[in-house]
Amino acid sequence: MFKITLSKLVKLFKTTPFKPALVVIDMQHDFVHGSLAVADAPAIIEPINKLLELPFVIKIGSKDFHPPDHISFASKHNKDLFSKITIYPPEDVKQEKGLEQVLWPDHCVQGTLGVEFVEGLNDEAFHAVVQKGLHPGIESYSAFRDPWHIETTELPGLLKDRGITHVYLVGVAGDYCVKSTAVDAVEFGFKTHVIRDAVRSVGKTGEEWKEMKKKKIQIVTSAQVTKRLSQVKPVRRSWRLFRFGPCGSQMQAIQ
Ligand code: VGL
Ligand code: ZN
Repeated sequence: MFKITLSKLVKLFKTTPFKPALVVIDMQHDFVHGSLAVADAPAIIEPINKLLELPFVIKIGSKDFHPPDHISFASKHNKDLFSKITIYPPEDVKQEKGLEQVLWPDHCVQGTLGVEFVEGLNDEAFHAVVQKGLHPGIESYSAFRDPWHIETTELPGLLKDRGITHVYLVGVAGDYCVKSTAVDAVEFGFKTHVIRDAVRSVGKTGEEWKEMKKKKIQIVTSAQVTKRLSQVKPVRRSWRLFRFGPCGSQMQAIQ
């Protein structure tokens, strides 16, 4: 006779849903081999490719996607590389919302090699690509939105539409775009993890890891994530109403 105990029943309903997404941050030519190459970034291409083989519900790549005169470029201001200025959002005529901005070498300019995903990265595994930093006057380290929250990218919608619960982040730079994206992922309500061995940073202090831990971001390893993903029970096909299409931007009904 089919029997289910009360404790089993409670457990069944209590299991927290696990719908993980992998977001690969800015693994582009300029950040790996080009004008703003992050030290040792080539070393994370293979670990990221391995993670892209795992059964995440959605795999997304972000791209820094700047116009040639972007506000974050030192060349635009005739200032020294890596010096700092204060920038304001375009509508802030009273200059009340200033933020400190590092001035970078020109990088990830639309239409150049630098903006492309780095050679060797299995970018065909991405279901969607999210671009950021398109507005000439607005910097956007986070793949979710700009720092003044004027606009969001498609990322929050892509994750919410698929019922994502857990976000896993890898890529560059740990102390800029990965950190800002992780902070926003928490604010958007996702259980947020950064996979430490698949991230490289511009700075050498390691301060970003302490900051992220303080903000409820879990720092994990590829090995831990691989183990967790291998325990995910595949959803029974007959129970699944939808699956992702080949380019992921649209859902397709299963026949
Ligand atoms: C980034 C500096 C400038 C990043 C983007 O991807 O971390 N860093 N733009
Ligand atoms: Zn940039």
